[in-house]
Amino acid sequence: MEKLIITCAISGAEVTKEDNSYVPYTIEEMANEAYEAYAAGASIIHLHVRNDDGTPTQDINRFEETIKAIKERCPDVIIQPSTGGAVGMSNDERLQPTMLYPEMCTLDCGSVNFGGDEVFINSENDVIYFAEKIYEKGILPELECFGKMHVDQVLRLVKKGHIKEHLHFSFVLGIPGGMTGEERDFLFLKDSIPESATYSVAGVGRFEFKLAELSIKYGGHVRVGLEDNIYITKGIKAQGNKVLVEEVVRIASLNGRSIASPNEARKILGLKV
Ligand code: KMH
Ligand code: ZN
Repeated sequence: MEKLIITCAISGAEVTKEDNSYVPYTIEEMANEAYEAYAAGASIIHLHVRNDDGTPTQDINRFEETIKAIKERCPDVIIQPSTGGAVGMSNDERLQPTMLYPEMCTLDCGSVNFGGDEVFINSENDVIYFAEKIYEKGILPELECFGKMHVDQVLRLVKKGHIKEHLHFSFVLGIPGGMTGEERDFLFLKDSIPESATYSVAGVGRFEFKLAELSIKYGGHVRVGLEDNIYITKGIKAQGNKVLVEEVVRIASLNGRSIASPNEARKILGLKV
């Protein structure tokens, strides 16, 4: 089987230090969490940035400084800025990190409820607009799908020429209001994408390691991190992103999958090495 690409979503936009004190806010904290995740086996850092007080921002300067600080600690790691940002941000606000020409970034492929009154809006025309801005800069989008309808949206937009090969999906399962993360949900999604595509699975909360193991067994890739899950096991908070990545490495080893370095991940994803 292909080597395993581990993505670490170190911070997100929604979790706070009150949820888990290891959630990074400052540039130094971001660089430290990214480095520890990388040293533990992550080849991609999925990156949201924050102001020092923890409020989420898509400010291009904050992204630039954070990426610089991460690259000083782990020069070869793949940085994947979020273009999702936080609920309520405008499209152009969200797209700011693409102006830094990262190798990858996320492309959210449809709208989804985020629990309570929160709705993460990505209309069809929004997705087309984001895709245009991403592809014109030669960036590889990670196609974030919160359910089967988002996968179908991608396949329609591939037919229309808005989304292009290489298709790398990220199934984010277990958001309240999105698709759950049971085994059948995972199997349905992975069987719905073209053979030539690759995929990674991000299980939110209690689904994190269960889905990681399934993806490892079926030849997919894995995303973990405090953005998705703050616990290492039921009721026990993770002491940083590092331990979440270490747990995936342990599951991979039990299942005979070795871990991709950043350059091996680049080859798998069709990125320039
Ligand atoms: N924070 C969510 C509103 C992404 O990074 O592209 C969006 C999100 C998806 O996390
Ligand atoms: Zn994110």
